Amino acid sequence: MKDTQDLFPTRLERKLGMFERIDPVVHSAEQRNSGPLSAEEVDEFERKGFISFDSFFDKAQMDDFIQDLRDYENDADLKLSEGTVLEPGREEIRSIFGIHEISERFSRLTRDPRLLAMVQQLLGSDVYIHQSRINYKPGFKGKGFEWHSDFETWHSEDGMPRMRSLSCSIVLTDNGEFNGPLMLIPGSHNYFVPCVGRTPENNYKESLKSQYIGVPDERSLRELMAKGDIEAPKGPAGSLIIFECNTLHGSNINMSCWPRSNLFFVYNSVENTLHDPYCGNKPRPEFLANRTNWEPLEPAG
Ligand code: 6CS
Ligand code: FE
Repeated sequence: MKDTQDLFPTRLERKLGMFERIDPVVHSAEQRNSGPLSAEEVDEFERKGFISFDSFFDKAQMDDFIQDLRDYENDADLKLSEGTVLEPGREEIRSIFGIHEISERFSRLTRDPRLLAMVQQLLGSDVYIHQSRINYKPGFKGKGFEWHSDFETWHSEDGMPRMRSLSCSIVLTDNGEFNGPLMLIPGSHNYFVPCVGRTPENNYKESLKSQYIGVPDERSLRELMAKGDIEAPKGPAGSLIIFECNTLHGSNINMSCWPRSNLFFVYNSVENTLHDPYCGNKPRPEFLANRTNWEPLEPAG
């Protein structure tokens, strides 16, 4: 019988203080040193809650993906689909969810042998895709993302029981200082910050455009920023940021003319499959939370 006890109460009617993490960051002693990540890289991920690699993929390898993004922008049906989120009050695409199910090219990339081996090394098990998305963040029009923990949402709204998941953000267009790079708070993954505010039904219809529910309080943010500062990994197309499911992150609006389009693959351990949403609402759509295909991913040939 699955243990469905809620160890991470959040979306409450009153403020509950943050508390220390109860799950390991790196999930297996045996696999910790058996994978492409060096001991120093594993230690850095464990300490900071993320690790980044400049030019993990060749810039040229990203060209086909960029062309896909351009094609999607001109695909009226795709823009109308529920998995496509537009910028608030605009016609520009903000995100496309479930991209690995739309495109074989993106699906293969989720099974890149080096990427998959690193993820398995950190999560200490076979893995499957919980969620995939492209965040377009177009020049001039791309809005930001409030500070948040993905796990806080995935636990509350998708029923993800424990912190045994991570995101691989693949940089499709150069992430520079001025086009709204991903910002992370080093060490924040070691604390769970319960959030105040009941989750409305169909919250995702709002939260994916602009998040109000599941945003940590400023006092907790201030404390964690004072401890760990803020880092914004930058790099050319093809760069990679791997961040733990509970690492606080966000990003600013894009005031530059250059898009900041990143791909996000969320890997979950096959030992951490979804329960009923802990917030008590009905489950979110499949394009946000995979509840039907938990088969372990095999490396692409
Ligand atoms: O609700 C979600 O699953 C999405 N929300 C945010 C702000 N980050 C993770 C994910 O894309
Ligand atoms: Fe997020």
